[in-house]
Amino acid sequence: MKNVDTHSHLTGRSVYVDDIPELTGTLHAVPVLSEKAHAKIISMDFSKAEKAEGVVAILTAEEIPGENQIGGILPDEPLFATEEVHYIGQPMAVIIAKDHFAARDARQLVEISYEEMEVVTDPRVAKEKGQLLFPPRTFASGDTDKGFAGCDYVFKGRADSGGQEHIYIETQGSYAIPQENNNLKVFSSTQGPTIVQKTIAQVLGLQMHNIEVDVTRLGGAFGGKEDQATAWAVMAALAAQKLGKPVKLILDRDDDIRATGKRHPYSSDFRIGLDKNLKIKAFEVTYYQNGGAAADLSPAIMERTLFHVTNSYFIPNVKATAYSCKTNLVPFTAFRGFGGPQAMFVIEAAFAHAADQLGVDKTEIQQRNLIGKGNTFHYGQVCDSNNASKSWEEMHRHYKVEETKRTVEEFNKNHRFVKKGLAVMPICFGISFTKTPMNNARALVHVYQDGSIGVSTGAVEMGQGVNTKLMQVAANAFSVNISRIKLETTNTTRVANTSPTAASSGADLNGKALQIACNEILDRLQKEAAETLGMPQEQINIRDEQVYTGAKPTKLYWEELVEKAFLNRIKLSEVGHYSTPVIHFDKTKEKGHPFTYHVYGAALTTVTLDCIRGTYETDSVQIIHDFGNSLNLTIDKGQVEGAVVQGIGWMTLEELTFDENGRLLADSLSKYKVPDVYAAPKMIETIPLETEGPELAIMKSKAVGEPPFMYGIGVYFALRNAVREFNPETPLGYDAPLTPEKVLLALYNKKG
Ligand code: LUZ
Ligand code: MOS
Repeated sequence: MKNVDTHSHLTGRSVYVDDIPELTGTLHAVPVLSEKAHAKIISMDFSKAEKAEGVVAILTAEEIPGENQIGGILPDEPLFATEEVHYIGQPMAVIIAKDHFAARDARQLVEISYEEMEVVTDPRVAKEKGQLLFPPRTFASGDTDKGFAGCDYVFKGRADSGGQEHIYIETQGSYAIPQENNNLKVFSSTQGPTIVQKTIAQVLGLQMHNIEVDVTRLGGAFGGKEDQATAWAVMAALAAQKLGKPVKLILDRDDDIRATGKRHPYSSDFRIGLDKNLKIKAFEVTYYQNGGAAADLSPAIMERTLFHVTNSYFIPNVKATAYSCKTNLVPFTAFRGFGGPQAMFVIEAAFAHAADQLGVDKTEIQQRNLIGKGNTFHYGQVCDSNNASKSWEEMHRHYKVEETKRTVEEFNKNHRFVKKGLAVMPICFGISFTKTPMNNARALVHVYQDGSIGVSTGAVEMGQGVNTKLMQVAANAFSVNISRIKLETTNTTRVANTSPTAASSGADLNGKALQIACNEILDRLQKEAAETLGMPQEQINIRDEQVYTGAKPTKLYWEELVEKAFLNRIKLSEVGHYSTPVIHFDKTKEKGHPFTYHVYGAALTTVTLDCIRGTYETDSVQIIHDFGNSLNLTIDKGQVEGAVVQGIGWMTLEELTFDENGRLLADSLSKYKVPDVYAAPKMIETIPLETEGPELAIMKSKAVGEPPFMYGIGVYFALRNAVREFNPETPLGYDAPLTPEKVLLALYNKKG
């Protein structure tokens, strides 16, 4: 089945926040953003701006009726700065005008004077100064001291990975409409309608029931709208409440890039110990997470980093410590993988470093240390499958890894100025929100008297195809044609207290809740059919819109059955509630069973490097991926392909450069390089790993959103290998992204 949105996307009829027809009198908001990364605010003078053509109002912290606080996990983030600013792009006020451009022009007239303070952008410097956003955490298993003592080789190193701008096609935006009795309806481009609802209530001094948040779909999010859609929705809501008019706030791209969080840059130190058989005996790592100026989702992201220390390997002695460092940069936030990729980059760097030092092939080390059934992850969960080695073996079989290695060697022997590089990247990603209480969802199902079905859930469609999958779940549960199902908008008055659509878990959690609701209604319909046909209910089943008794078709069809049930006053609506069983985690011990299951896979990557120009192409990324029993392979393969390209961007192209004053230099699409068609692999192949699929995944179909992002890490190491083919003496460390500039320098720099 195709993605249900395909047609409206292609014809331009899909509705995003900025496409909602505007009500008469709608006003437009533009935020006033800090120009300094760290400063005392001496004065804010709005007198000229207020008089500008079209300006209706300028709202600051003083106009907030509730709390000036939007921090999601920790209360450390004001909606509007009052005494100090902590990063460039921090909101200080919002200008409301008759149209967007009037508001934007008026912004030029705002006069703010600052007294500048010391700016810190480097997480290690922040750590030295004791500037942490919250206390560090350590995850450990076994005894690393003993582990290292028993090693034949021990190596140390450092690995750095950069941030990443989400570049969702639809920028952040919201449209708030006052309703009677001080209520508000807010359209928001958010992954977390409930977070938006709750935060608006808090800032406006209202109750959650006063706020209705509605989401049709997002033009991409990638984590960037899990927490950071909120501020803009709150500003629009505040203005709408103050002025009694509908207010729209859509960020321009340049404001969006400057003022919203990105993937966290990390700097890390590692120590790895191996025995003669290349078995890893011990691994120690310290992560310095660049958190930016406020906590945002950093505590959860740091936690996911600590869960992904060992990627898909089993290491008996592990000690991992993470610091979330407070810097004068925009608060970094969720981005596909959520701290997992940063950890997985470090362990892969450690393996590469050990392989270089020992003069062995890195893939040997990888292969000998894959995690298997019965091994315990360092956080206490027992690995329940051999999918890591199965994917590895299938990759070797399907894609002929050994043969490819020889072809690459042969090529490199015969070419002096063009080199190929090869790398293999296995992945293992834990599925569930690491915060156990978040793993729940609800679905509201109405079967209408004409037999059509309306479905509301907490899942937000953001291009990932969750609506299509949910329609499949409902159609499958009732055994009706998919055209009977309508997926409603995500709305906080229909489905309440939702977790954000994040952690790759949207289809799993909401799909399970939906199944529960559908099955309740189905049971009532079967009872109705049993009575109509005078048969016991056990014999009734509905298949393809027809009632069967046992294997025998009857003359009773879906529409008639629903009509009968309706006339007999049977309840044709239901709310399903799902909370994931099994999972738990004890933070005092940093042990438990946090993940419902893990997703595995392995990718073989080859690149070709032009050693004169430092330019490169990814020839191929060939993947064996653990989809479980995929619900929709077209959508799932699309997720894999998109993730791979986004991973390549993070690892090789996208460079968030900040100057010493905390200013983002690459602050527009002409300066920030996102992967384009040339950066995409010439070939991506994805073959599903043949597995059963776990019961706890929706219809045994595993979560797919984030895990394949990490295949992109393979491209980094393939490229690094190509550089070393040309210049074995290169001083190239592990500092992603490996941009063309860095590659060119690495091709010609020598050690020392
Ligand atoms: N969001 C979140 C996430 O709040 N918790 C998580 O564990 C998570 N994991 C991945 C992506 N978003
Ligand atoms: Mo996310 S990184 O919002 O799943």
